[in-house]
Amino acid sequence: MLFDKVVIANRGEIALRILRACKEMGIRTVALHSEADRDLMHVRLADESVCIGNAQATDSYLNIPAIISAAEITDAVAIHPGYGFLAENPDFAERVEKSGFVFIGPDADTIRLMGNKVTAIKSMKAAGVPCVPGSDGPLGDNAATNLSIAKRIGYPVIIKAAGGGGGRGMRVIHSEAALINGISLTRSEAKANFNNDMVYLEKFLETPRHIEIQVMGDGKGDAIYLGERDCSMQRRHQKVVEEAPAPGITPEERRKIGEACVNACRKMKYRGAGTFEFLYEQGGFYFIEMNTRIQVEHTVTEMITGVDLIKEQIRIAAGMPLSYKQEDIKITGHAIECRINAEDPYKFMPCPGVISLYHAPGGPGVRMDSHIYTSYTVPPYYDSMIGKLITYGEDRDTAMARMRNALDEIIIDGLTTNIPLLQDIVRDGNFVKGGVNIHYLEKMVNL
Ligand code: MV4
Repeated sequence: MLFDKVVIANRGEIALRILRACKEMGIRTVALHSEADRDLMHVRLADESVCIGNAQATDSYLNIPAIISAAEITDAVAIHPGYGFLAENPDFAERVEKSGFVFIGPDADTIRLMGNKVTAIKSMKAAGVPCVPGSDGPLGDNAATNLSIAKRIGYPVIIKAAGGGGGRGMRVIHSEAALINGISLTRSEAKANFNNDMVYLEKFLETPRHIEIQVMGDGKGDAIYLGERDCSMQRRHQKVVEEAPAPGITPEERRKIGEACVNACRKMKYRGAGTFEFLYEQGGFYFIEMNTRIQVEHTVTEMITGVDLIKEQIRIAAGMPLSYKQEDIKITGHAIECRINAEDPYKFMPCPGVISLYHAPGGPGVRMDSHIYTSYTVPPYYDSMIGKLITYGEDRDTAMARMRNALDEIIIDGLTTNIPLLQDIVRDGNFVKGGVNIHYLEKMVNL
């Protein structure tokens, strides 16, 4: 009924997380890895492994023909892309399916629709998801028209590239005088970076929180939401700490926004795990983007719902119905995730190297998702995240106390990590109070 063999087309902690889910489900695994990643934990634990290319990601984890060939020679049935790399590349999803394998994720057309932020917003608006007031479509080249759109919305406005997302290709405009030049600059950068010069305009929200809704769809019109996550503690568009539920969000607000997201999923027959990103300001949710992959911070949702999101992704890809009805999803307790990076805690420069000693934290409500071990070398070629420390408690204070303890217990020697910054954050008065906005951490580290 389920897959016989799954290819894990990723590395690090998420590759290990996918491997664990497959093993639990009795699915055989193929670990794909680069030359630099022979010693990864999941490569040791997988049933089979294939080296797909050089250390540089473009030669390996982004090398579509090498990945498809590896799936062919190992007789695999499905491919899990994890996050990052090819996870939201519609051409990859298409080539996986055309080669006769199952892509564990949405279909290529859905990835493409959400990858273009203009078409994503258009679909969401049509489905009744609240969006930021904006141009409701691409900006044309008529200066007078653009000036009048911005005037209607009111300054400040933000110009965004339709092909951007995750903080790439945006420009804030504070006055009419700067609009026309700002549009042409954003347009030419978009053309150069995304090979797509489509840009759009939104009201710029000055002090929002970043709150996102987790959904799962069966690809046939059934869908559920699994509550929200607060990801406001970020710097330079890199999330540092995430939590679920979001402090201060009422059950009524959660139900209303969750139902809007589910409605959109049902309408587009969304398949697999997805995340609706919102800005939350003055009690209102404003959709900005949808991510069509499993996210790093899926873990906090798992802790408060008891749902294994990776297993659910695999079941859905195999054509099975959702394991849960909406009324089965109960939010219990609170979870916090700290991303542990091999980087300078205040300058945020990557610090790869050898882990001379690793000691994992433990105790009730402590989860460590990491591929590291004593003597493991963190290579310089990839993202610096080396693990995620997640704590759970019956309430936020308990989860927070457990996170403080766990961060004090963990030992990662031999290289520089951001653990000192995380220790500061979980003792910060405003974070402990809850509800800080997206600019908080940058202000905090610049003190
Ligand atoms: C915005 C915004 C304010 N107003 N849109 C940045 C990443 C991308 N996902 C969208 N982003 C933003 N869009 C409007 N209309 C502020 C940001 C933003 C941001 C959003 C989420 C998390 C962190 C952020 C950091 C800076 C800016």
